[in-house]
Amino acid sequence: MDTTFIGKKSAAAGGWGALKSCGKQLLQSGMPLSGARTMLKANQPDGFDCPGCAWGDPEHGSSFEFCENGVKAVSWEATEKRATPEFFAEHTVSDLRKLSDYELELNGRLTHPMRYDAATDRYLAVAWEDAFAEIGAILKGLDSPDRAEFYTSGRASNEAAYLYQLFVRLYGTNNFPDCSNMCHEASGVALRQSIGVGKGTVLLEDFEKADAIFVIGQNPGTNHPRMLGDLRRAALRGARIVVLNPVRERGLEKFSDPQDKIEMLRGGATDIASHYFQPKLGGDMAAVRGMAKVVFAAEDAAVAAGLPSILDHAFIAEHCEGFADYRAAVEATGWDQIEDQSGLTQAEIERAADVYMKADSVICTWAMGITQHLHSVATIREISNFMFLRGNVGRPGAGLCPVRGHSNVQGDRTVGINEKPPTTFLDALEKHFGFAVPRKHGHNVLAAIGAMLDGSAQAFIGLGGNFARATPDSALVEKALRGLKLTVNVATKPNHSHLVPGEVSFILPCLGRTELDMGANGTSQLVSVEDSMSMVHGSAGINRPASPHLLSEVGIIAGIAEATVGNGVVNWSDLAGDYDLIREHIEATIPGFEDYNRRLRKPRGFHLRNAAAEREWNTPAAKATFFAGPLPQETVHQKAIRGEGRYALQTFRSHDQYNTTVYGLDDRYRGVYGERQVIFIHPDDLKALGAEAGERVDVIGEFDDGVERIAPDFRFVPYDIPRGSIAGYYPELNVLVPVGSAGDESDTPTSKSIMVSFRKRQAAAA
Ligand SMILES: Nc1nc2c(c(=O)[nH]1)N[C@H]1C(S)=C(S)[C@@H](COP(=O)(O)OP(=O)(O)OC[C@H]3O[C@@H](n4cnc5c(=O)[nH]c(N)nc54)[C@H](O)[C@@H]3O)O[C@H]1N2
Ligand SMILES: Nc1nc2c(c(=O)[nH]1)N[C@H]1C(S)=C(S)[C@@H](COP(=O)(O)OP(=O)(O)OC[C@H]3O[C@@H](n4cnc5c(=O)[nH]c(N)nc54)[C@H](O)[C@@H]3O)O[C@H]1N2
Ligand SMILES: [Mo]
Repeated sequence: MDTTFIGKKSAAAGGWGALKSCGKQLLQSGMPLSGARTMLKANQPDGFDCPGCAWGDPEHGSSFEFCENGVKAVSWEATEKRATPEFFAEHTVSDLRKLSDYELELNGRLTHPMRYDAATDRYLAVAWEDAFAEIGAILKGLDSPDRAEFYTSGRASNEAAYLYQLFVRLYGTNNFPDCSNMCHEASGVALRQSIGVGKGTVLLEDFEKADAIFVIGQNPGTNHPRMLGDLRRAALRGARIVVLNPVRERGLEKFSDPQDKIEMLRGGATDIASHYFQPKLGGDMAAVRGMAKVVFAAEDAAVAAGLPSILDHAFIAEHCEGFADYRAAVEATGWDQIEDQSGLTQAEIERAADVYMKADSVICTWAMGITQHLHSVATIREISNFMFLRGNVGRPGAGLCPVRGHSNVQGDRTVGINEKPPTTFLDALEKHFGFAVPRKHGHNVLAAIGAMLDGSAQAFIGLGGNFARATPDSALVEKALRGLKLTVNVATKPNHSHLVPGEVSFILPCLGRTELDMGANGTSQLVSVEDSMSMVHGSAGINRPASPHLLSEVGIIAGIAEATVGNGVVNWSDLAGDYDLIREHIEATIPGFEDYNRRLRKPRGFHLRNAAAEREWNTPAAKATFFAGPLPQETVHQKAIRGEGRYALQTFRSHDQYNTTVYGLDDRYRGVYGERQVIFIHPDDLKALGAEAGERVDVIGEFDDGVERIAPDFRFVPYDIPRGSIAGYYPELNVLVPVGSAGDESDTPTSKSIMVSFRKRQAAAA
C-alpha cells in the first residue's frame, strides 16, 4: 500500500515550520520585496486589514503579529502571476474545468473583465461599459427582481456590501444568499434567542482576564493562528484551556511562538490545552448538558454542606428567564444518554465541569465544529445556558465568542447583507433614501440553489467567493448555474464558479485588500471591516494594483447599479469616487456608526456597542433566556453506528488552504503531504473494514433521497479520532453534502454531519 503521503506531524504549531512554510509560499508566489512590505503593514493603523481571518487585533498592535496563514493569504493576493486574456485564449473553459482548485488559482490574478463566448468555449476580454450595459439590460428584462440571486462572500468591505445591498433593494429583492448561511448562521440565530444579539460578547482584552477558556469545535492553529498567541499568553499566566474536538489538532496541543525568540531558539513550545476531550461528531450539546448536570449536583452538595453557592444566583434572578425549566430539563437527561451521544464518559465531563466551576471568569469560543451540524442552534443555546449558570456573560474576562471566518463576514451582516432584514433597518433605508424597499424575505444559500434548480431563478451575481465549490452537492449546483440566463462573478482569481457559465457570463476582476484604491480626488481610499469582537477599523491597500484594468468592488457595484437602476435615488459614481459619502449613508441608516468617518480614522477604529455585553437583553422577555429543550433524538454518529459500515463524516480545512482556495497540498500539522483526497479514520475502524492505511476507496453518500453521491478515489489515514467519526477535506468532499440536509432553524448545510460508507476501488482495467 502506498503510504508515502503520510508523514510526521509537526511537533508543535508555529515554530520554524511556520517560518519555512512562509518562505516557500513567498518564493512560489514570485512575490518581490514589496510583498514583504505589504505583509508588515497588515493590521496596522495605516495598513490594510489582513484578509486571512476575523480574529481581533491587539490594542498596542504597532508590530506585525506573525501569522503563517496571514502571510499565505496576503502573498496569494500579491502574487506576480497573471491570468490574462492570452491565458483565456489558450484554454477552453472545458479544458480549464479539468484543473483542480489548486491548479486553477495558481494562474494568478485576473487582469481584464471577461465575457464568455459560447461559440469558441472561451472567455474574451470585454470593455467595462459593455459588460455593465449588458448585465443591466438582462437584469431589467427579468420578469421579477426575485428571479436574480445576489451572493456575497465575507471579504467584501462594509462600503462595498452596503452599496451592494442598496443597489439590490432598489432593484427590488432581498435575495441575499451569503457565505455566512454556510458558516456562522446558527450562532446568529441562537445568540439572538438567548442574549438578544447575534454576535459574540467578548473583546480581545477579555482573553487577558479569563481564568478558563473553552475552545469548542474550532481549529485555530490553522484557521485563526493569531488566536493561538492569545491562548498561549493565557496558558502561560495559568488560565485553563479546555478543548472539545473529536480530532487531536496540533495547534491546540502545542504552540511555538515565532515572535518569542527564546522559545524559538530553544526549540521549545507552550502547551495550549490543559484538558483535551474528544467527543463524537455532533455530540457537543450532550457534553455541555452533562457539564451543567455536574454543576447542579455540585450546587446541591455545596448547599447541603453549608458552603458557598456554585451558581450565580444574583445573575440568574436579576437577568435570566427560564431557569427552573432548564434545571428540570437537565435533571431529566440521564447520564446514559449523555455518554452515548457525546462519546465522552461521565468522568471526563466531570473534569471539564470542574474547570468551569473553579474559574471566576470563563470565555467559550466556537466555530464550524459547532455550527455545521443538524442541531447547531440548540447546541449554541445550550452553551449560553451553561454560561449563564455562573453569570459568565457581560463581565470582564467572560463571555460568548463565536469566532468568525472571513475577515468581514460579520460587518457584511451589520450593514445589511441579510435575506431576512430587520424591519427597523428597512424602515430606516426607506426613510433616508425615499424609495419603497422590498419587504418580502429573500433567499439564503439553500433557497437560492432551490430556485436555480426549479428554474425560478435566472440570474446569479457573486460578489466574491466561489459559489459552485463552497456550496453542497457541487455537481447539482454546477448544473443549476449553467442553466441560468446570466452569471456574473466579481473575483480576484479564476475559480471553478467561473467555469460553469450561464447563457451570458462575465468575470469581473477587482482590486484586492492589499492594493491602492484611488478615489476621485486622486488619493487612496479607505474601506472598513468589523472583526469577531465587533471592532470596526479601517483598511487601506498599499500595493500597486495587479492590473491597470481593475476596478474596486465598490466601482464594479456602482457600474452595474447605474446600468440597472439609474441615478435617480443616488449618484453611483459619486459614491464610488468617495467612500466617505457611503459611510455617511451607513451612519444615517444603521445605529452604532455615529461619527463614522472620524472614528474610523482613529488607530484601532471603534467598537460597535453590544447590548448583551452590557447585560441589556433584547430578547422578547428582556432577559438572558435559558432554553430547556431536550437533547437531539439522535446525532449523525448515533445513526451511523446503527447502520452496518456507515460512518459520520465531517469536512474540514487543511493547513494549506483558504476555503476553496488551495495554497498547497500539505497539511503538516496532521502529517499529510502532497495529497488532499484523504479520509482520517480511527485505526480500529480501518481494521474492522478490513482495510489498510493508504488504501484507495470511493466514498459513498448515504442520504436517503435516492440521489447517488460518490467521491471517487480517496485514501485512508489512520488518525487519533473517535471510532465512527471520520474526517476529510472541503471542498473536494462537497459532492457528498446533500442540499436536502440542513441545520434546524439555521438552514446551514450540514457539512460536519454527513453519513457515508465506503466501496473498494476496482483495480483499474488493464
Ligand atoms: N488559513 C485559513 N484560515 C481560515 C479559513 C481557511 O480556510 N484557512 N477559513 C475561514 C473561515 S470562512 C472560517 S468559517 C473559519 C473556520 O474555522 P474552523 O471552524 O476552525 O474550521 P474547520 O477546518 O472547518 O474546523 C472545524 C474544527 O471543528 C472540529 N469539529 C468538527 N465537528 C465537530 C463536532 O461535532 N464537535 C466538536 N467539538 N468539534 C468538531 C474539527 O475537528 C475541526 O478541528 O476559518 C477562517 N480562517
Ligand atoms: N463541505 C464544506 N463546505 C463548506 C464549508 C465547510 O467547512 N465544509 N465551509 C463553509 C464556509 S464556513 C464558508 S465561509 C464558505 C466559503 O464560501 P466562499 O466565500 O464562497 O468561498 P471562498 O473560497 O472563500 O472564495 C474564494 C474566491 O474568492 C475570490 N476572492 C478572494 N479575495 C477576493 C476579494 O477581495 N474580492 C472578491 N470579489 N473576490 C475575492 C477569489 O476569486 C477566490 O477564488 O464555504 C462553506 N462551505
Ligand atoms: Mo466561514
